[in-house]
Amino acid sequence: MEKIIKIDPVTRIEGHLAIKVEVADGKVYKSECSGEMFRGFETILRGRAPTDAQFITQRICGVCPISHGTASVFAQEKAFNVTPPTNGRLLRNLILGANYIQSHLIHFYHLCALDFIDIAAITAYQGKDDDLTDLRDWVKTQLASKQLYPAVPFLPRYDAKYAENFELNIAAIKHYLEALEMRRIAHQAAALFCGKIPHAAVFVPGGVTEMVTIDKIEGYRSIMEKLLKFINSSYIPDVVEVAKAFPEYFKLGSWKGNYLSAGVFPENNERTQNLLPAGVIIDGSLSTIVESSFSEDTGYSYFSSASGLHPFSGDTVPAAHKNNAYSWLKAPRYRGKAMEVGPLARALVSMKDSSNPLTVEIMKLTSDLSLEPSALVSVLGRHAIRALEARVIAKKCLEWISQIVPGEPTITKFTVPASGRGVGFIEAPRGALSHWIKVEDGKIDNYQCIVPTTWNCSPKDDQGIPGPVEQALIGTPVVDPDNPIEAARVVRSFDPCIACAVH
Ligand code: NFE
Repeated sequence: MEKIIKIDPVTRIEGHLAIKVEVADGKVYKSECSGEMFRGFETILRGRAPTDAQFITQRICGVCPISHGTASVFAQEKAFNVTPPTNGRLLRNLILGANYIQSHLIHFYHLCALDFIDIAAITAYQGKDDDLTDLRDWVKTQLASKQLYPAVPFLPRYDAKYAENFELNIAAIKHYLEALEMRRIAHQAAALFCGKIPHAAVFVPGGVTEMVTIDKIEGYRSIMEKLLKFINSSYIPDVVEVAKAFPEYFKLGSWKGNYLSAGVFPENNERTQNLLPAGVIIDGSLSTIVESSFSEDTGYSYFSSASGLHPFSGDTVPAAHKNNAYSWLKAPRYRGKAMEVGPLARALVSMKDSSNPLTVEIMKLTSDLSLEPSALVSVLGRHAIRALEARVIAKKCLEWISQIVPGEPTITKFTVPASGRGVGFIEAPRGALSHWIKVEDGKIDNYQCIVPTTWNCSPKDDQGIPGPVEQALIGTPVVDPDNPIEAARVVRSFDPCIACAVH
């Protein structure tokens, strides 16, 4: 029997996403991913002072503003021919590192955990933990009254199989609450060096307008140690337990993918070395990124702009009533191919180097779980890599904080040339992010962003080739069409942010 299922909106993600899947014989055979709003940052930026861009583009998102601000100053640094001093580079890494950790925590605990963890288990909880007792009584009332308000994060939910391990359920619910506090202190750590979160005030081409003091260094170190402890004692063990409870999700959510990592956390001021390296994997082979290989199709997107343009000549003209269009996302392509970006892409590129710290973590985890590394190309693989990445980044932040030298400069002076252009590549938590700036007469002539979720949730390109999430959904079993949790789990494993994607 064939059936069309619409999940609209997909909840517990950022922004407005609709998924349509067509199911036959209990499996998805076709899918469409639609971003459902227009924003227009690229249009807003035209004609403005280039050095406004890092402040305006941070407003694209409250979850990953640091990545947008950093991509913007990277693009300007290319256009203005300036590099930051070591303190400036380290401060950027430290601010971004704290933002990455809070982003991975929100994704696992507050957006995805309830796809797997049974919140109803709390009704049997007999402990004396105040937070959990309150939550138990609240859930009991909600279940009894059947007044299940959609605005509440826990209920209603799909009627499906959740984890049966009582200890896992209670531990994860407890950590769900603790992760709220961990995210708060992660923001606090970043704000020590960037004034405020979200939408940091310190980013400029050439570095960071923050003087470093010993008390801020020690404040940051102490918070990062707490975050590392939580990652070690809760985040990674919880992901491992979920993996043990749902091993079938090491087989779901994969596609015959191509992968792009833009590289992140530079280890030198010229950004030729990154903690998580840059690279492109097409048909299994690794190559370096070539700027001329980027383009964006608009055939199925609500834009009248020409299709297939390179981002330096990209255009963003909305066309809300365009025939055949089904998404406000453009369809980014690299050498004409759909690319998955995000933790899996970063891991696959990193794994070409056996000494990379993420590779070392991955090899240990897969060996502990008796898995082939290829099992990571899956729903659970994406979750596991994020957790391991959080540990790698926290440990590195503790090294970088020791390398900061108080009193040394954090910024290199520069002048804005009358004309120039540059691209800023960075890995945001959700994947490869690039900002492309063209300056004429000292003003922004064109500004285009190619954003992680635009890659992952892209609609079909002009050749009719679906985007990565659309392809990853194919073959997903849907046991009960009224409760398509399997499809939701696949989509959420990509951590979509549609606010970013439509920018
Ligand atoms: Ni709005 Fe973002 C990240 C960026 S996603 S969260 O990570 O850039 O597309």
